[in-house]
Amino acid sequence: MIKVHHLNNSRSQRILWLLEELELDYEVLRYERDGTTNLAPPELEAVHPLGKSPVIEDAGLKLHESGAIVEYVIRTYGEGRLAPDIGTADYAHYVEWLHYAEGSAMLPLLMRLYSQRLGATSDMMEARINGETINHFSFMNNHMADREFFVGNDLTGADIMMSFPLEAAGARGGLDILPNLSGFVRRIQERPAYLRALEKGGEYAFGPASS
Ligand SMILES: N[C@@H](CCC(=O)N[C@@H](CS)C(=O)NCC(=O)O)C(=O)O
Repeated sequence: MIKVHHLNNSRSQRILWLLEELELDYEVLRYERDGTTNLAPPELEAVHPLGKSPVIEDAGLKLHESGAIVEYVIRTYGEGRLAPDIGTADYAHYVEWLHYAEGSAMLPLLMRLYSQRLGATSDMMEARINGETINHFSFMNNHMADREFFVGNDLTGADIMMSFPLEAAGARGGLDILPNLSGFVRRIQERPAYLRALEKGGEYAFGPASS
């Protein structure tokens, strides 16, 4: 059975959602962020040297990095679900969004988070963070005009990967003037599998307002 090392209020929530969408059996091992630093507890370092979540264990394999985990789970257990057919243009775009979530969309959010937390910033840095935020979020919002999912006409792993940067931005009011992105987040948060995953994962600060 797949084991998920899951940290509260974190990217690993989307792994639980993925496993629920595929209706797989899995075990959740929960870890709690430090109340002061918001960092992961040292126990996660015993799981993986980076001390971060998500990490999964399956069939003798230990895997970190959420995009790699999503790709592995869908390839191993998807049976054709949650990914376009390999070799199609949609498959290429699926891989593109799968990587974009962590490789690009998270960057302006993390730059903003660290500049606010550390309080050490400059006008030039602020201008860069604002510029990159507008650049990426207007790009994503335009992409989602008249579409329900990031790729094709069905939910894929790309949507699951994209959920975290969008939920993290939305929780800070960052989607208020981006109706295509806020609509996407609202729709995914209504899915039965998403709601089951919330119950399994516990505290998730970026979920629907009522959770
Ligand atoms: N790109 C990695 C990022 C992993 C990551 O930074 N996880 C955060 C949770 S959202 C974490 O464990 N933070 C706790 C810490 O850094 O102490 C992924 O997608 O898996």
